[in-house]
Amino acid sequence: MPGTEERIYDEFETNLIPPSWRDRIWEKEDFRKFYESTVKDRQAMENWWEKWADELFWFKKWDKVLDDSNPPFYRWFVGGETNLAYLDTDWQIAQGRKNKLALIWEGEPWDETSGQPKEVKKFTYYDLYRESNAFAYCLREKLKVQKGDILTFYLPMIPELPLYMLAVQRLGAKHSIVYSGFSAEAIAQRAQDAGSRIIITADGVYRRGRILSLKPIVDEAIKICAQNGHEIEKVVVVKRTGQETSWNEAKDIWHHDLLKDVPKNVRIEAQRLGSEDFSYILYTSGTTAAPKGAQHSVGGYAVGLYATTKCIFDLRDDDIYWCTADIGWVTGHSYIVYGPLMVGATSVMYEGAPDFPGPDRWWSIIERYGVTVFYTAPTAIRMLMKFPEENVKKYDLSTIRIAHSVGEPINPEAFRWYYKHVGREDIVASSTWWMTETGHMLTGHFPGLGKIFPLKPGTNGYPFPGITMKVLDDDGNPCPPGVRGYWAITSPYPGMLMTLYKNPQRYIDTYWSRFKDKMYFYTGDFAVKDPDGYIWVLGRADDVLKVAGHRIGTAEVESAMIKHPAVAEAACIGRTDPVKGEIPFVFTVLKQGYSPSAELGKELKGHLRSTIGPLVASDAVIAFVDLVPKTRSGKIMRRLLRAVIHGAALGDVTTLEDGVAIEEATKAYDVVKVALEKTEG
Ligand code: 6R9
Repeated sequence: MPGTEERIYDEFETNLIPPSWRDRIWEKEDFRKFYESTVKDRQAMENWWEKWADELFWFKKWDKVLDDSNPPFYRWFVGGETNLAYLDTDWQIAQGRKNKLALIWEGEPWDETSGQPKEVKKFTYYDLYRESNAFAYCLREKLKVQKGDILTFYLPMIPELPLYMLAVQRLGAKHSIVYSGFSAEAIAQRAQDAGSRIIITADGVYRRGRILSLKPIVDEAIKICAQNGHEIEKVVVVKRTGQETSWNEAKDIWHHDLLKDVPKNVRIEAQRLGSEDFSYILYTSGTTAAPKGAQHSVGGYAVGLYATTKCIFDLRDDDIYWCTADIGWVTGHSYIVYGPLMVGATSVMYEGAPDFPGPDRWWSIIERYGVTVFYTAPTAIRMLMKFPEENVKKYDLSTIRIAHSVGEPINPEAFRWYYKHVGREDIVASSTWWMTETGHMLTGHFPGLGKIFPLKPGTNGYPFPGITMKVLDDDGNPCPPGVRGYWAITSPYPGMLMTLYKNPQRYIDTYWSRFKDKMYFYTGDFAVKDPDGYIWVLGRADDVLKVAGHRIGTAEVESAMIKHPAVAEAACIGRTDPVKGEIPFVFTVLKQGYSPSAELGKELKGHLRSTIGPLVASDAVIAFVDLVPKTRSGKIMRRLLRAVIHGAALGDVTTLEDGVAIEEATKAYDVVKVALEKTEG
């Protein structure tokens, strides 16, 4: 509830000041003044972003920094022309980085004899440039990809993924990447919404020493598309594992065959794209079952990414940077591919699981390449901190100077572990808050701020200069420090999504209509500001879960569940989990004629796996109940269900939902509790 006294920060009063920050630039008042100067009015804010834009390459400069004549459809750097692929490769080469390492890729398979990874591939900026040109040539000449086409990618963490991204950008086409842990149905839904006629995938992927198939999932997706009248014309398949693969001569083409007979040194001129054209769409979860296609711009997105990558990661030419995310999520789009390349960094990209062949794989990667700047998720930290400290201690992590996290709140314990074991208690570390919709980080600590704003374990730090964010009550008025409220962005910023693909009305309804009469962007999160001005994002205020940092809507899980013939009703809520943060807990009412059993439970998990994907299915708990508690108007009482699984006192029930008879709620509570005890047992 907004307005609830939260004060969660009281127990973390210890302020950490990393020694290496002590000689940095800012004085407290100077920084405050500086921050204020970037947000004090629209002009000041525009000036701040324009300074960053000035550092980037443009085929044509913008006429106007911000067009705010039609809110919330803000347009940045209007009239300007640039291209993400050009910024990431051509421009880097022009600045003298031709032979600089851009990407170090490490495959998962491990050679026990040598104690080394079996495959490592290194790409200079020139390599990325040459190869993405060849990819672009083949897409254009052989598959007739044109400016504006949207291609769907269903690819694991292999170098072909960033190369295809760059190729698509070069052509002025767009990508919609579907995370490789999603199901056929999820691919179909997205490919159809995006109107893609081409899917790029791989035969399979290495994961924790096993080979998982991807191509059959795409085959299935194509069938679903066909049933809905949408034709996927071509499937490009990268041979990653070499496993037996189903093949349809009419549609399928191997990536290595597509790349045959490419003219030597082929060059495809990067399309001059309007700043306010779009670069990609990325589907993300919300409170309804239909995923939303967040549509990102070209120019504004580039500027926001460039500024945040430079400041928050402080990337310099001698850094080795590693972001452990999957490119299928926004973090990978922005901070494995487009951002780091735009600032000319050397990036590590790792294919597999953090704990393969052992729980020290990540730490060995940091040592192997001398990683200096590291970006990961709290869930991974929590998973790895369960193992004996020796796993970390035996590696030299002394190169690390910055280590941030993202994806969900970081609990102080995980922060302390990260700070101590990965950071030797002398790094800049923070929990950078942002979302698919914002395109880039909006909060975080960065070098130079430590002296004046000491770290506090668990905080999200300060909004980035030029960004105005507030903690608001129901009416859109600021909450006083220490009081929980809705986290909102109250002014436009360059990387913000332009709209939801083909659905501008949903864009307005979902994000811009929460606060009456006020044009504020509602993030869907709860947050609290402490008296020092630090932000603490507490988690989602809506029906969206973060499972191991991955975003999924409870409505998506429920609508998948009720597609099964045995299921009458399903209510999904998030259950706190010590490692994953949250896991989906699905209260399930069966249709008459079906009775709960372990087999049926298994079958339903299998069903979730094929309808939503292994990501959710593997962690989901299914609890059979006779009824799910509802209000008189038929709304599922999620808060009651939450109270039940978190063992809250029955007394809480009275305050849970207005207009519900206590007896009704109590009865439902008992039914659910009994069923739950059986499930748990
Ligand atoms: C980048 C990303 C967005 C949601 C967001 C919030 C949660 C992300 C966070 C965080 C607390 C952080 N979130 N970073 N919560 N502290 N540092 O994760 O995008 O997948 O769209 O999720 O993730 O709840 O609203 P996305």
